[in-house]
Parts: sequence; structure tokens; C-alpha cells
Amino acid sequence: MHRTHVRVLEDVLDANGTIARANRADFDREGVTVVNLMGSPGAGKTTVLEQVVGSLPGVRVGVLEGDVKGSFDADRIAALHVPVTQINTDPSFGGECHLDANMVRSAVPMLPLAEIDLLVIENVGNLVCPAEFQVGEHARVMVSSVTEGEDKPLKYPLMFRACELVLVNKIDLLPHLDFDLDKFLYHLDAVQPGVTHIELSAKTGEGLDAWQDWLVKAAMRERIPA
Ligand SMILES: Nc1nc2c(ncn2[C@@H]2O[C@H](COP(=O)(O)OP(=O)(O)O)[C@@H](O)[C@H]2O)c(=O)[nH]1
Ligand SMILES: [Mg+2]
Repeated sequence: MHRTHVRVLEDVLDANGTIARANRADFDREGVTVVNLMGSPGAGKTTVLEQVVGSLPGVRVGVLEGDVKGSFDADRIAALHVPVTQINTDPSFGGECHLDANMVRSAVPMLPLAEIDLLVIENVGNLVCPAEFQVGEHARVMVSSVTEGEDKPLKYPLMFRACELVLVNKIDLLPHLDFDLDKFLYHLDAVQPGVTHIELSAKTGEGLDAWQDWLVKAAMRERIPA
């Protein structure tokens, strides 16, 4: 029973990987760098995007919003006059708790790939499933806010291991919390030694320059001919 379950999951992930490679080929053909933004509900994924997507020097940005239901986040991004596309996992995909390559594939025809350099995909808020499903992205960023506790890298190691950048958000709240930042960073280093992190407050703006620079560099990398 257990072995069958593992086998089915392997097959699902194999099929997902094939579609993710097709997505990636489409993105590469259009010269678009794709960043998969992950984290728990309420970590601040949409807010850290809102703070930078309208003002990235020399980079044309588009956003793909993944949510179980509704278009709350897409509406927030659209208000900044940034092109945004919404995927809902509820009606079409059974309310999945993550985006998979096939869902992103279904959105590709709606994406203005010829007009953008960088596509940020805000994944469904969840610390488990999104880490298992590649969608064709070039880089993965996770937002972990200080209100979530310093033990999270140890409890959700796959998520913290699967990303190239960890945004440690809501540091403006540190004076009000028992959160031990050094302990969090120690745990982070235990699951992914040397991973880049940025301490950030989307509210006060602290760390936003570094986040913006990281996105610009990510976008440039793909635009430099190999
Ligand atoms: N104090 C504080 N609140 C924040 C910060 N970033 C986001 N929030 C708040 O956290 C809540 C969830 O943010 P949101 O971006 O919607 O999270 P998401 O579900 O990960 O997209 C909102 O009420 C935000 O205003 C921050 O840096 N500091
Ligand atoms: Mg959001």
C-alpha cells in the first residue's frame, strides 16, 4: 500500500517535470525570467511584490497570481498597472493547495511574454506542496515572516531547501515578538547552508532595495546571451 502510494507520487512528479520543462522552454524562447514566490498564507508575498513590481529599473514585470479562490491579490497588483494574470485552483483544478506545471501551462497563452522580462508567480500560500512542484521557473523565493516562529525551517525543510532566496519579512514587528532572529538563521543554515536571505519589512521599506536588486539581477541573467 505504502509503496503504491510512493510510486503514484513519483509518476505525478515525473509528469509534472515534463510539463515544467515545456513551460521553461516557452519562457526561455521569449527571454523571460520566471520567479516562483512561495510562503505561508499571510507571510507577505503580495505585499513584498507590491512594493517593488512597479519600480524595477529597466525591467518589465508581469505577475501570475495563484489562489484557491478569488482575485484579491491580482486586483492589488493590477492597481499598480502591472500586467497580472489569475489562476484559481478551485473551479478548474479541484482546489489544489499549490500551483503545478499544468496549471501554469494553462495560463501561458494569457501571459504577455513578449512584453515582459520578468514574470513573478505568486504561489498558493502553503509551506509544503508548492516546494514539490516545479512550474518551469528559473528561481524560487520564499517569504517567511517573523510572526511564524524561528522553528519553521526545521519543520518545513523542503520548502526552505528548495529556494534560492529567503525573504525574512515583517522585521518591523521584532520588538513586539519573542522571535529570535539568530536562532531562525541558525535553523535556516542547518537546512540549506549558505542560502541567501534578506531581512525585510514591507511596511517600513527596510531591505526593499536588496530585494529589488536581487530581482533585477535575476532578470538580467536571463537576458545576457549565453
Ligand atoms: N507589520 C507588517 N505587516 C506586513 C508586512 N508585510 C505584510 N504585512 C501584512 O501581512 C498581511 C498579509 O500580507 P499579504 O501580502 O497579503 O500576505 P500573503 O498571503 O503572503 O500574500 C497584510 O495585512 C499585510 O499588510 C510587514 O513587513 N510588516
Ligand atoms: Mg497573497
